[in-house]
Amino acid sequence: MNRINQILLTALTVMAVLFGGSLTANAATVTEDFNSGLPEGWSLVGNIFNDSDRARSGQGVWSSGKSSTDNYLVTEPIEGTLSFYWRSFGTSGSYPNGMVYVYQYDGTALGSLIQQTASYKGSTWKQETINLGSYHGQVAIALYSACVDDVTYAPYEAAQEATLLIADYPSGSTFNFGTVVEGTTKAFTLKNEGLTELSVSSVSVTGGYTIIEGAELTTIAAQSTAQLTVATPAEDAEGVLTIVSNDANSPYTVLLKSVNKVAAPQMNLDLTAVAFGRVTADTLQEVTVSNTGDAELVVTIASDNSEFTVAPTSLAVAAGSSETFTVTFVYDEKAYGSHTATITVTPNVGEPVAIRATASIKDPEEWSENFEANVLPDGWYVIGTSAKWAFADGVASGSYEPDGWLVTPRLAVAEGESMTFQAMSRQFGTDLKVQYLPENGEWTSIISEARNRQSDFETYTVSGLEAGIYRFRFASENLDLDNFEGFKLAPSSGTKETWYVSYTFHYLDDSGAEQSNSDIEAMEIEFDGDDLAFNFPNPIRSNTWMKGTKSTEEGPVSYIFPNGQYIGKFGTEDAYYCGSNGNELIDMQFYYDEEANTFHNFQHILINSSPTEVDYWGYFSDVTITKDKSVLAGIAQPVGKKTTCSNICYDLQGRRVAQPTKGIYIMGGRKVVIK
Ligand SMILES: [Ca+2]
Ligand SMILES: [Ca+2]
Repeated sequence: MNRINQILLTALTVMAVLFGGSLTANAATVTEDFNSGLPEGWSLVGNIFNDSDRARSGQGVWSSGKSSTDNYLVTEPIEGTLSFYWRSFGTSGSYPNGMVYVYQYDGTALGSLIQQTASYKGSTWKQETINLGSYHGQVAIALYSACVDDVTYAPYEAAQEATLLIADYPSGSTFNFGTVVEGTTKAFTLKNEGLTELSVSSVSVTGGYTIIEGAELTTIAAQSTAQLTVATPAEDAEGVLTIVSNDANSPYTVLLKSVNKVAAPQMNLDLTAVAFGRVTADTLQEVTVSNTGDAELVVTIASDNSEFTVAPTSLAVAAGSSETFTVTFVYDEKAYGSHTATITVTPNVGEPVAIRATASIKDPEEWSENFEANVLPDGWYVIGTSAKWAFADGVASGSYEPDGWLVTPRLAVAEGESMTFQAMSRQFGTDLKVQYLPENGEWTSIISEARNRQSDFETYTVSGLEAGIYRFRFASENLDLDNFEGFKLAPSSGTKETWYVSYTFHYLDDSGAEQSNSDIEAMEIEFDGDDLAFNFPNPIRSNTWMKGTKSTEEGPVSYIFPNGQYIGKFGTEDAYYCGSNGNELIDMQFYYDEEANTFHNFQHILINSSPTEVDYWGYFSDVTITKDKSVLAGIAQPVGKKTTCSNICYDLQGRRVAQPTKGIYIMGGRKVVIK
């Protein structure tokens, strides 16, 4: 259809309107082929270009290779049905699929999306047909890596006479407010779609509704809008909004319906418990009170314990909004132990809500360990020949073969007391094992559970133990431990005495040759039940205690000093006491000769750079520790002559031997060499 026919048709349509015919629905259509560029009344936004190569028909087609919806063609006002042909902008693999979107357009910006095409890539032109429904006006055809040609539509021509329309609510339709509180409003946009002024003679509403905006409306200019706002009454209602005007179809009516709801506040709290945990200063926590109701909420807030204060003590919260109050725990370092309070929040409507607040202040004598020194802490030890515990980054990290235990100091547990610690598994499919050892008792499992890899520490609580003295030990494959808190360090019941040690120390000189020297020194020794500790001399650091426990094995009395006891730094490296049989690291074993009140170690004690592998700076051999210095001369060296085991005889592993062959044995608490 050419432009002249179109104008003729429009004229006929206008005449039809003037003579009381219908509006321009189903008016004749036009098809724009873009062969002469952009049609009159159309415009372009963004990066859209006329493209001859891709044209479906004739010379012109509109294309956009941009992957966005910022590029669009804007039509003249249209109505009824819109159809067009389209294809993707590019057809090779590197191009995205094309799509076309059609939006309402209000003259300046995109409005609602009316329809979008499928996503498609190819050179075949596809036809898209869109029913615009009640919408009339300009539309935007947005190209997403697409081309469009041969657009067919019906131009929309405004009626000459004043015509009232409320978008979405044609005359005779119903607006239902639903269940709402009194005074709920609805704004209607009245538009005069005609080309002459609309003259309004009355705006009214029945059913108890009130017009709070637009009641005084007298005119709406051609093609302009006005606002009309209606509010609900205090009861269930039905009413009719009526606008009388010079529109030929006046009056314009909209039926209103609403069910009244009594306004009430609704209190919600974001917390029902405030757990301050362990505090070391005044500590506060904010609590949010929100009002999801539709009337003002007024709350009062009260604490039943003056150690926990609240501020403010009352709050007014508007409907739909929220306010906060704070709960503060007032720190008093002398008030150690647990503290609790009930914070009661009482609304003006509805039930009070109780918030449980808890805090605790550390008992100054409470035991804690956070590994911040990055060494095996005092009083702790590691047992198990394959134990691998490292201390770095403020945590204790274990990796083990099944018997690698990290053991706490002796802890005093009072009835009802608990201890917490944090653990984090670094590996899937491992077991966390925790055991406790009551004094004069046996190791007993308290936690043994399968674990998967964790991204954060988990807090465990040890509680429910009978009062007493305990050690605890921990093992797992690839486990981090930290932040032990609770119980108290058991007072040492040990007694310290000064004894004497004789030894031979072996080391390499500057030329790499092994040198040794023998010596006798005074040495502190501590007995504490089955525990035994030596303040063993070493060339690196004084006052380094080596700790062990009485062996429960049958045979001669011996004490096992776990391998890998930390000494301190030697240069930049860590140094450990390790036992060795010459090839591998083993626990250090001291045999006790009751008669002579003397301890013997028949292996080697290494000053080693690793708790797990032989790598030493030097080692001790022939270590004898005795109370009576005078006996040292006689036993410091092996008895270098053929001897038979006339009495009970043991090998160096403590096994009883009936018929010893060549080698070194223990007899009567002394080392003998049998040649
Ligand atoms: Ca064309
Ligand atoms: Ca730590």
